[in-house]
Amino acid sequence: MPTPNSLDSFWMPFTPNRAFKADPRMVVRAEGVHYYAPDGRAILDGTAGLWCVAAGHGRPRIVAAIQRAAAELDYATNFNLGCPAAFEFANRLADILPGGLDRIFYTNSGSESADTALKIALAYQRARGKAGKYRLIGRERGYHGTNFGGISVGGIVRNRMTYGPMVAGVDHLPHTHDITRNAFSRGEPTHGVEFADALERIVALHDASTIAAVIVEPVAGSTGVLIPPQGYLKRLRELCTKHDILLIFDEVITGFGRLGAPFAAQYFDVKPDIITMAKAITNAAVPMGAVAASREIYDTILANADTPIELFHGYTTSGHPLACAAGIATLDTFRDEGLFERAAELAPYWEEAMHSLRDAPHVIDIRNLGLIGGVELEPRPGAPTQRALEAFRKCFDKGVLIRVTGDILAFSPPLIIEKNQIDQIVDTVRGALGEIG
Ligand code: PXG
Repeated sequence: MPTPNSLDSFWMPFTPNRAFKADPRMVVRAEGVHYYAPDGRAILDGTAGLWCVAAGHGRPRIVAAIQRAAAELDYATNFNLGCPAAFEFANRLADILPGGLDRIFYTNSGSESADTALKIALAYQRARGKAGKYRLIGRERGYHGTNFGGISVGGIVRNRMTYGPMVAGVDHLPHTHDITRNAFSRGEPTHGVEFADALERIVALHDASTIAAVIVEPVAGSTGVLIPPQGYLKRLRELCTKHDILLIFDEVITGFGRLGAPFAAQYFDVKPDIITMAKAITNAAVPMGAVAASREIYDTILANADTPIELFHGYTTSGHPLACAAGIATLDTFRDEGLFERAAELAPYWEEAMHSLRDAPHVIDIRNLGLIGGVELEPRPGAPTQRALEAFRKCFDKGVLIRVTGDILAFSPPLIIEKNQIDQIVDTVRGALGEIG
């Protein structure tokens, strides 16, 4: 029998289990922009959890809402029964989504949101008599979670190569990373709108009559912060409209103020047909995700159903009362503290801070948008990812939590971060990079 505090039984996600368990890093408490280690040491959270604790940790209003909800209605199914919080929260989400994207399907994670969005796209095409439109188009380096739909349209090789043929009928757009032309761009890079035109070639290959939807992250996060080139998302929208293909924005990272607007769709002024979300939807205090579909999609699926249930999809905990209560309190917090506006106001300071690392050792590119930053390091010859991992460990020891993916350092602080804390992140990273070879 393992002892209760043995590290053996927990198979940790996306973690080198052997290395971690040999040298664990633990946190036991969090408040505001800080985690606290067992010895009481404060660690500045430069990543807002995993891009999800947008309002900062341990917000009393969210905690209280969850406590109240748990005591009042711990669980109710939303299959053929309803709980008021689920309807209220959907209305509140509709208020901040782009106009007309106001039909909300609840999930429990970003991965489930991605798969739900793909299934809604297929159901819509079938409902309008175009069942032949079944292909799903993702993008190289895309991340849409870890379920089979998401990894099929996703483009990160290690997340895909082990898992067999996955979903059939998928193709991929090229990624938009072009360091030779765009290195050290501030905000949206100048070059690369033409990467969107690859959709024309995919249409020429498969014919639009076989394509249901295109799914992209407006800003690619997990793969290491790829900012869309100027005009790219608008061009993608135009091409999808031209060829009668649905456009899905995976806003799991970009939703809820990360770019200084409620969603990237508003930031870029590009309206997709479906938006996926998760993470900051509840400030990550309770697991939850959601998919917003256009009214046209919802109405078409409902109007053409040949059985009373219109969409055969859902989860036991879709619209869980605790998650809905946390979500409502989270939206109240965002609104009352003006956090989306705050992110927009801080963005220029953030950009300067990120780009001040340009002359730090090993740095070959810096990217930023809203309160997102990416610093790409030159891989150590023969040992890719090692340099970034060492930087991560050094930063943690110096009291700052960052993310690494490949040889890229990724930053996404809580939207409540102060300027001196941004300085602390940058100074710590500079110090760490100076100490590694
Ligand atoms: N879509 C996108 C765009 C994401 O970024 C998911 C879907 C999946 O969400 P769930 O809730 O199923 O994990 C994500 C998740 C990182 C990192 O360090 C990013 C994610 C997850 C873990 C780490 O960049 N994004």
